[in-house]
Amino acid sequence: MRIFSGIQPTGRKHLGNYIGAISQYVDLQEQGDPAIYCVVDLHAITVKYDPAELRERLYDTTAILLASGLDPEDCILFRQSDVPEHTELTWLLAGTATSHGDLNRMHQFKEKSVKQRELVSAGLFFYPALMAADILAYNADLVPVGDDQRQHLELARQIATNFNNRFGDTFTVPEWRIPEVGARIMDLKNPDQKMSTTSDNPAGTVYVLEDPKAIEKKFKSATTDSGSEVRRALDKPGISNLIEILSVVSGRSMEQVEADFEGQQYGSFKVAVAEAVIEYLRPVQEKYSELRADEAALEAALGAGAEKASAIAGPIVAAARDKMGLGRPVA
Ligand code: AQP
Repeated sequence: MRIFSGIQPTGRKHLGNYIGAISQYVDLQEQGDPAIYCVVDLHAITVKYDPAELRERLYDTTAILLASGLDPEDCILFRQSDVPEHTELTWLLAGTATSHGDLNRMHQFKEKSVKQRELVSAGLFFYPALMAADILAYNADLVPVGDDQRQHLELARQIATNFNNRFGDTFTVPEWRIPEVGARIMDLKNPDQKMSTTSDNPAGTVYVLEDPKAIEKKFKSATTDSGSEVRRALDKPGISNLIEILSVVSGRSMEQVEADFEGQQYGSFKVAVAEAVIEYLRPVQEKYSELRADEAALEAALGAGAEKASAIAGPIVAAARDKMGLGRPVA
């Protein structure tokens, strides 16, 4: 089973990214044939960014992935812009298998485009086509992602199907893997919205590398409701989110968490969630600094990963090009 997923080089990454995506990457790396993980810097340029900062954040993200347990011996870890097949295949798919109407329906584009103060780039609109190319260039069977990527994955499946119908069987139609618990970690301050890098209120987002005292403060001030029972309910999004977080980080079921905190106040429950999250993130935080300090080693790991990734993507994209009647015919 070939596994592929991508993560943006937004530096510190948050608890939602960690639970929804990174922990899945680590769990799956030995099952992949191979597991391929890509730091998607080409996606990051679709909103305003600073070039020097982008490189720094890419190293931060790579070091977080390695500190979380990704092992370049067990998986392929690389930088998207090192493998030109991603950009080439985006155009091949955009030109022949991607409908403008489908791109127009994407929630993420609608949400992100209204937040842009200057240019709303065509690249932001094309983001899902690039994501489809990322996945299809490796003929991935399985894509581990958080719930917010469901719509983009559906479109990637549609694009693969459209291409195959028009040019003959070329791409694997990928399945997604969205965790049952922790697929959509919500913002601590505004639990009706997902925890996000670009949230308006920094108090709602917990970062993987955040100082334990700051993590504790954020959980203590998390928005809850006027009730007092630690149990899930539609009208209790804040408490439901905290129950889900504690379930994942402590390895207990959500029912067990509710039973363990029956009769307890919200205040003591929030402190317990904070402590469990701090312990959950501690091993990553301890390993991160040493890995981040050695940029040459990070570059070497990414370079070796890119060579392995190119070796897989090259023939797949060449076959697509050939079926489309482009370039010199493949013998
Ligand atoms: N809140 C979340 N809960 C669970 N999973 C999540 N993911 C993102 N947010 C949550 C999953 O993390 C992976 C990487 O996402 P990304 O590369 O888009 O990372 P990002 O840009 O740093 O994260 P955000 O917060 O998603 O970005 P913005 O603020 O731009 O909206 C994906 O698998 C995603 O599903």
